[in-house]
Amino acid sequence: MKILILNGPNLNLLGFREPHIYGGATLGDIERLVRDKAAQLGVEVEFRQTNHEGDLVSWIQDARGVFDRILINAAAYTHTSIALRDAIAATGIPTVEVHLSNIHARESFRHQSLIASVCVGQVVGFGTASYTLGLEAACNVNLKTKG
Ligand code: CA2
Repeated sequence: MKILILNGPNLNLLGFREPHIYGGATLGDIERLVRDKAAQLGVEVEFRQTNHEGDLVSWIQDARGVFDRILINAAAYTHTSIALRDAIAATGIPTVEVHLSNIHARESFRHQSLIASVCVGQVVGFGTASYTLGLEAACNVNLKTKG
């Protein structure tokens, strides 16, 4: 099984700024954690980050026929991007949404996720463990997402 792991804007700053909100781990640390978990689960992962919405849309479109699952932390685009929502719906690949922080316990503008309804589920608030828990969930899910 091949799983595409996508990270949105500013996540490249993790560990260097605002550790009181997001913890001290860098994105490189998260990638290592995820690779260790993937090895345990016997799955292949590709790990990417971009600050550009269009990159995420193109990567999701291009994942069709290549990847079996997508795990995504869309960062701020979670709350703003209909384009991302439409790309996830169109690709039909079961997609798991993850966030380091509990977006529902933060500012009201973070409570809404525009991608949640086209994802099979959401893992939020567990710090770096959101990624490893999300990876396990992605491996176990056999559901198709709704459009
Ligand atoms: O909790 C999460 O994982 C978020 O996706 C993180 C996003 C935020 O916009 C979402 O509402 C929740 C922010 C990622 C940027 O992280 C920074 C790290 C260091 C310094 C500044 C931002």
